Amino acid sequence: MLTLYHAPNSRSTRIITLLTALDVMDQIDIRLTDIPRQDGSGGRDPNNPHPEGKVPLLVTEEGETIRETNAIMLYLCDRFPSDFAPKVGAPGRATMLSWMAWYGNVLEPVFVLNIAEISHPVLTSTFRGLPEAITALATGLEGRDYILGARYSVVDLLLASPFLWFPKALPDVPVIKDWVARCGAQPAIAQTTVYETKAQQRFTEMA
Ligand SMILES: N[C@@H](CCC(=O)N[C@@H](CS)C(=O)NCC(=O)O)C(=O)O
Repeated sequence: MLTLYHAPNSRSTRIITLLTALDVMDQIDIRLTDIPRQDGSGGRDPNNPHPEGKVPLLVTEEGETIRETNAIMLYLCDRFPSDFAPKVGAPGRATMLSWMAWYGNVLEPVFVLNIAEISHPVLTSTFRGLPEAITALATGLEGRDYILGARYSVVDLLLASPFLWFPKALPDVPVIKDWVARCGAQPAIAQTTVYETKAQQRFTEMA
C-alpha cells in the first residue's frame, strides 16, 4: 500500500483533496505526523522519513519516497488514472506538466516572497513578480472555466490552493476570482475540510 505522511491543515492537505477527487482514500495508508508550525507549535517527527522532516511525503509500495507536492500529485495521477489529469499522450498532458512545474518553480516562491514583503532585482529577474504570475494565470484561464478547459483538474487543485489558503492574497481580477470560487466549491474541497477536522482531532488525541 502507498503511505502518505500528512500533517492536518498544511501543504499536505492538498494531497488529501487529490486522493478524495481520485476516490482512492481507501487505498492509502495515511500517517498523521507532526511538523514545526510557524506559530512555534509542533515539532519534527523522527518517524517521518522526509529528508527535511516536512510534509507531504509519499512512500511507494516499492519503498521509494517521493517528496514535493507537485511530484506527488503527478505520481498519484499516473498511479490512479482518471479524468482528473491527462494521461501520457493525451491532449493537455504537456499543458498540465508545464503548470504543475510552474507552480513550484514560480508561483509558490513568488507568493511567499510577496507575503514576506521581500523584493530584490535578482528575484524579480529570476521569478518576475506576483503581478506577472497573476497575468500568466489570467491568460491561461482566458475563455475557459478551468486551466485545462471545461473540467476541474489536478492543475486547478494545485494552482488555486494558495488563494484558497490565503484569501487576502486573491487579486481583484474577475477571471481569477471566479476561477478560485469555482475551485473552492468543488465537493473534494468540502470533503477535505471534514476529513481535516477529524484528522486534527485524532492527532491532538494522539499527542
Ligand atoms: N515544496 C514543498 C514544501 C513542503 C513544506 O514546506 N511543507 C511544510 C508544511 S506546510 C512543512 O512540512 N513544514 C515543516 C518544516 O518546515 O519543518 C512541497 O510543496 O512539498
